[in-house]
Amino acid sequence: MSNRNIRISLGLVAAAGGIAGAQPVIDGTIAGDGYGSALSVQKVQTQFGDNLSELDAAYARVQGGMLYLALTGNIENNFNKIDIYFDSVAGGENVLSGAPGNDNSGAMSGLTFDAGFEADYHLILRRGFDGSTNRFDLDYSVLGTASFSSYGNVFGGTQEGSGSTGTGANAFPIALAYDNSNLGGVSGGDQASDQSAALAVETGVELAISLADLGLPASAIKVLAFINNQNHDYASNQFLGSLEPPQGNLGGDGFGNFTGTETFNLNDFAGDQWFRVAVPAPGALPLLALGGLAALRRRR
Ligand SMILES: [Ca+2]
Ligand SMILES: [Ca+2]
Ligand SMILES: [Ca+2]
Repeated sequence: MSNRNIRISLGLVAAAGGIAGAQPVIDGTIAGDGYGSALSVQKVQTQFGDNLSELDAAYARVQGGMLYLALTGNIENNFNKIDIYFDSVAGGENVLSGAPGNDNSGAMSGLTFDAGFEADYHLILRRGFDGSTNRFDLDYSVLGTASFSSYGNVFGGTQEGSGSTGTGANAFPIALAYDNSNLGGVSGGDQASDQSAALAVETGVELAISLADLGLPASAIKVLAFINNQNHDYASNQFLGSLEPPQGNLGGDGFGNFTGTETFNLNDFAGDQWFRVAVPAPGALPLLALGGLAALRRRR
């Protein structure tokens, strides 16, 4: 293949990627969004409630200055939490300081991530009926600072649907959706999951957050998501990147013992409890596409 033909091929590939790469629709399903392969798949049955609290798989894409993230599965309507940590810039917390401590997240002070994972930003998702309103809430925080914003009732009086936060600690609104319809995925227990069943789930939580609110990551974002209890002091066994089976709930101390705080150390558990989302170089695809067009023009 000549250099010119290589350039044309690259350009066509890039152009095709641009046409096929419309941004995901934040609606609580990965169907039709072109996320591609799962970045992490659940390896362990859920010990926190089958079809109530389970994380089946993670999908993500960075496009147009946004991180699109989908976690398929379910979150129970009792204000259990999905804790999502982002290691997106240099530095950060390998051991949680407990700050800012919004939504009682200070109970996780002392939680230790895998070596090399230094978290910078934290999202908390939860839903339930508070006695008067059905709601789905989202918290955003900058770890190790006093900076956070809590957004209650993002969907406007429902526990499923879609909506968007305001701005505050985050400079741009965070789009959020949840679809609770999953009845498949992993089953209940603490043994090895059916990974093909986990991969078959298309619904769950989906969100879009500006890269500016993740510190403008340059090349990659490491993400950890796990399901926690109402007080952030008794973790489930549903982590992405996954724990290894057999594995029960981590509880407060990592071994299922309630301690009132979460002090487990993910280095004590095999594998990486995080997954990697690539961040394309800014303008890389448009430049390739332009190069391809120029090559085509020369050819004519
Ligand atoms: Ca979607
Ligand atoms: Ca970091
Ligand atoms: Ca580990």
